[in-house]
Amino acid sequence: MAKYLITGIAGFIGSSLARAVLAQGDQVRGVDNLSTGKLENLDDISGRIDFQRADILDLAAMQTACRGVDYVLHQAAVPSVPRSVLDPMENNRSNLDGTLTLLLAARDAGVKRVVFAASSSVYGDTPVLPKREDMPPRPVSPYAVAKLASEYYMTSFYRCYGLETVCLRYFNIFGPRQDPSSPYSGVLAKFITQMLRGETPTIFGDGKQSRDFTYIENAVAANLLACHAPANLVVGGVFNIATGKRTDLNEAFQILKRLTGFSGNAEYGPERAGDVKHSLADITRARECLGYAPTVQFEEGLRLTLEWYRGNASIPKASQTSKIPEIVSSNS
Ligand code: UD2
Repeated sequence: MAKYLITGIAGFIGSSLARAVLAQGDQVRGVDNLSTGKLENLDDISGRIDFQRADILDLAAMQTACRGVDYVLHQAAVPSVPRSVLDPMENNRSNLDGTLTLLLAARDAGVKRVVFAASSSVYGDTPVLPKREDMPPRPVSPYAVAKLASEYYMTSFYRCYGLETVCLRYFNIFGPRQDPSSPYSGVLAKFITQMLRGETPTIFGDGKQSRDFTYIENAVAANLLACHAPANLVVGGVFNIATGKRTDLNEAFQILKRLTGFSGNAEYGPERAGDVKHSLADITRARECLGYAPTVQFEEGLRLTLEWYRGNASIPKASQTSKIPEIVSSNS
């Protein structure tokens, strides 16, 4: 039985990973400082995991957490482009210093492999689609910079200390339990909960921006594959985790109208600073090296997500803030 440490376990991705690791019969330890994660995401599994409330920046706590661990799935982050634009120092601490702290602890504890939640945002405004891992990154937001620098630390720890690392560049992951309640929440979680309540969503910009929206189950599968894929194919590497298809926000809104029965129109607001226009992945490398293949496509993922929010007695209220004035793009 292997032991996994999941950082950010109380978040939407971390808690989904915890369920999957338990389901394959392995042990789960998790750390979270509960700044954005929620204990209720762990309600149904709380008796089966070793949960430690701790901050990723606390080296002693990370050393304790890494003791006896085989695999680390590092998800802890402040996951928001606009929040990083507003507070780049906080972003740097959580999303970069946090990664370095964890890597030091994992190295010293002799962890077998660390898998990192990297981000499609590192491609930034590179004009070429689809995005391939061998393209030079062009990060726009501080969030993307911290995610990219974290990738470099991951690879550096492999090359300098022999710690096995794998970076998974997530492309806009969505699904059940994603928190819609902050102005920085992922767009689909916000739109779904707003539309289920009959509230009008706001599209920032013209709605033609597109994303390779990826259902959570695909990201979970990628993490489990990354722990066991042959070292010669994956360690020190970065991999796009996505579906290989993109949808623009206007289309996503229309699909959600159909699925939710919402009859209104979206409002349009100013474009968001730091935003990337188009995002679409080439997933060839992940297919070849990890054996990854997306099993749930966009619309099916939306249905499953909607089902979850509908079945959830109290649909969390989406943030009603339609724009974040301090950080709205100056050229919008
Ligand atoms: C970025 C990364 C993603 C992940 C995420 C973590 C890219 C392409 N993707 O997601 O992989 O790391 O950061 O947070 O960089 N929007 C609206 N109305 C709203 C909310 C958002 O129109 O109420 C727009 C927003 O301006 C953007 C799109 O929806 O154009 C997606 O925004 P998001 O915050 O869901 O995710 P994004 O792309 O910043």
